[in-house]
Amino acid sequence: MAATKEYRLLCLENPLLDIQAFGDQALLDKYGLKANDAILAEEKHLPIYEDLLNNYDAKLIAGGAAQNTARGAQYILAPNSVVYLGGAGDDKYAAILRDAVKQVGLRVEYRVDPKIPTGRCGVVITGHNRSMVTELGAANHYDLEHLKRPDIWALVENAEAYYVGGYHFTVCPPAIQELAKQAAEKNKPFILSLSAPFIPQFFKEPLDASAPYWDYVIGNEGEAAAYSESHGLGLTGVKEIAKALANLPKINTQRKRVAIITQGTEPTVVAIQGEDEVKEYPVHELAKELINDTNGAGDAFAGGFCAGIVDGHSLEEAVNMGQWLARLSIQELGPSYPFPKQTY
Ligand code: 26A
Repeated sequence: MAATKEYRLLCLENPLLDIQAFGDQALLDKYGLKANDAILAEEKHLPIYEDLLNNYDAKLIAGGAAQNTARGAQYILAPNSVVYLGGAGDDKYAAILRDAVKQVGLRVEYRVDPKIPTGRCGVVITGHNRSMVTELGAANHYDLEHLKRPDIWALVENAEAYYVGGYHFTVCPPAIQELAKQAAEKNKPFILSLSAPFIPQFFKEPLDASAPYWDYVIGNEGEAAAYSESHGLGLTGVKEIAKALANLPKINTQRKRVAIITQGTEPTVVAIQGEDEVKEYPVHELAKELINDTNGAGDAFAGGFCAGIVDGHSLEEAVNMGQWLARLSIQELGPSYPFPKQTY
């Protein structure tokens, strides 16, 4: 497919700087964290950022789940293919994010808040688990006004596909709905990530309001289970939950909904609306010793997948592209991609 048009994929969520370190059980216990989780920081968590920097040799790495996905998609696609929206501050952390996105050629249009610091995410790696504690900061102040600014809205209208990270349900659901409606009206794909178990658990109402617009819904096994539980589906099997997601009511009937559930090293499950068979795609193998950390693996999968969809590849190929990029990302420190660039 000719990739002549610019900024075909538009992504929205929360730009964050990751403060990432290898930790231990004692550190998790100190802050009452689960080994594998993503939460919003409460008062008691706030000292963890300094703790990580001072005592655990933490690294500062560009993060924010959908920003990682956007970087990943741009990593694969032709130059100037992806634009990302979210709220950031006007500070050192924002400068690090801008440098990181420049490296892959991702365009970002932040709603810059001059008074509030850029959001940060403490990431504690223990083995193949990662525990994330987020203080959203300026990311929490993204608003409809920014999305509707004429120059930004022109990017929305120009885009051919939308990717929204579910973490944004904690910030500005009306902006998500605007993109969702735009997608349905113009028959463009709307791709949503469930992002974390706490989204279906505690942000059920805005999540459900967006559900009829999902053309693709991406999650992992933990998020699928949380969805099933919070929606009283009574389903525990990943395949059954994927099927239920695929068959939720849908507004744009010109596209069948696809639900994609990743499960770490286990096969990726894909259910298509109205189809009986749920498919499974094995992940790309990687020797254990080559894994650096799995932070951002799901985001990378979504990045490769979105690149495939935007470039008009088959569903199977798009899943394969997601698995290819996830395999590359887990060999890097944090949610990053290798340079010199590898080509799919
Ligand atoms: C609202 N929350 C909790 C979040 C996040 C988040 N990105 C957006 N909003 N909590 C963690 N992350 C990001 O997830 C990536 C790994 O998948 C981290 O910044 C990390 O880069």
